[in-house]
Amino acid sequence: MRLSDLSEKAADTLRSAGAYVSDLMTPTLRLGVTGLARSGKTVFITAFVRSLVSGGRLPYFAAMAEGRIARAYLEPQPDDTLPRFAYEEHLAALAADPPHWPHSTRRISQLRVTVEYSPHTLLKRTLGTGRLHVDVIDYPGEWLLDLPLLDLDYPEWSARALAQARLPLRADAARDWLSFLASLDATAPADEQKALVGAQLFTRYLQAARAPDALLTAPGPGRFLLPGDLAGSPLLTFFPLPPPAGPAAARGSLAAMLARRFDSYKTHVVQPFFRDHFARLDRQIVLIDALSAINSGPAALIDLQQTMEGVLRAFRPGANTLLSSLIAPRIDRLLFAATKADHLHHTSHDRLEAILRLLADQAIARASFAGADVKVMALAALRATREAEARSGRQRLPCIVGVPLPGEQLGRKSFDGRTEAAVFPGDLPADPSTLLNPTAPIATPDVVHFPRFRPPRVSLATPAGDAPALPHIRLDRAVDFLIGDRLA
Ligand SMILES: Nc1nc2c(ncn2[C@@H]2O[C@H](COP(=O)(O)OP(=O)(O)OP(=O)(O)O)[C@@H](O)[C@H]2O)c(=O)[nH]1
Ligand SMILES: [Mg+2]
Repeated sequence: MRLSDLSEKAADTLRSAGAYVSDLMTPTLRLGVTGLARSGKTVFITAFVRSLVSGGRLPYFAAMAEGRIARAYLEPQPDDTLPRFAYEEHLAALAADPPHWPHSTRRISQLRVTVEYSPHTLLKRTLGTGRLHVDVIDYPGEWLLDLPLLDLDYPEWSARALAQARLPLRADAARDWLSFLASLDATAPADEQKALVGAQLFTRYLQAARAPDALLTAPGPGRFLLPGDLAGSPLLTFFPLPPPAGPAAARGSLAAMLARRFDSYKTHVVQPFFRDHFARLDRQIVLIDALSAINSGPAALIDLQQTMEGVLRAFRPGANTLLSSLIAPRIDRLLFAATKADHLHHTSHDRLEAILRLLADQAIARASFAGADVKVMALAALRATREAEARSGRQRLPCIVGVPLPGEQLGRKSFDGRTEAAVFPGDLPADPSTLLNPTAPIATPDVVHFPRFRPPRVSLATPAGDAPALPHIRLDRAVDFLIGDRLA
């Protein structure tokens, strides 16, 4: 090798070291997208990324409206062990003819978007273009149900799980499993067959409990509903037990074995999931599908409220000090979003936000008290409807118009997936607390009602940069709140 080759090599190394250092110096914002199953995470992330990389008309996303975003692009994600978020696949689903929603998520994935922007201040501008990495994780919403387990031991979890199973709304689903428990002697010596049968019946109950409507909250543990790569693992061979009548479980008993497995599940499944993906978030958007729960009545809403409270207790919101931002950053901005707001006329959005405020009141109070910046918003990441007015006699009713998915029903009418329909979704109550009161006359399942609509068709033909913004409701405000200040 000649000297010039060597120096060329050294220059190369220096250049790539320079790129490496500049990459290390690029600040990263970890955005937590938190939501139960079907709450709208995948659609939100797809629309969020698209709004960054393709621009378009996003008047309330200041950095873009001011023309300061030079470009945004996808980069290899930082974590080699995680699959990449299938952004292109989800977009292709929306660009298909007819378009369809992305499938429900079955495994974890990650995406990094890098935004190059021109800073606001002259001083920063003279230092060059600003760069920001935004890292996002997508995961099956079912797994979120595991976060409350972090704080519970086996007897505490058992008591909660049994109380949930005994709720009238789960009576049918839980019958077989509860009668198995009634005949079980958990003080008897550990027996793998008994553990397997019990775990199978418990799993079947969990699945049946959510079967009538996958949009509703389900009791966990999350991997029992969606095992991912843990299917058939002994980590999933346990179930809750009623409190023992006598002294604590003896060594070698079935009860002791189940308690040990519960602890293993926490150690090997829940803790790594939390530590690797949620422990160091900078910003968080909490997606709540309040409308589906309202549709199903007060019991479902109360369940949603309690489940979300259990989940949100796991996070650390608050104002950052210089020290905390270096060692253990806190979530300093939290956005609570009522998703799928395009199912309502905009005149009802205030009321939807009031309902969300009530559903998440404890988490909002905790975060605000700790100094985090908190916002509540009714949002549609991808708007599937438009608004219209229908006349009924002399009355004008604010309606939404969209194409209901095939098989959807509205009264006696069912839809073929091609025909547009104008829907009057009903009025949300002015006082949201009536929705959580099972005895209030207004709290019936018909307060609002809406079918699921087809998504709008996304065009991929236009080159990035010229593409029109996808239709949405307040997505631009959400993006501005979540990352806007980091592009200043
Ligand atoms: N009209 C409308 N429907 C939406 C919107 N976002 C989500 N949906 C509906 O909600 C369903 C679930 O959305 P996803 O984004 O897949 O939900 P998810 O939280 O990723 O769900 P999991 O992957 O199961 O955890 C979609 O298939 C749509 O039917 C929206 O902005 N508008
Ligand atoms: Mg998903």
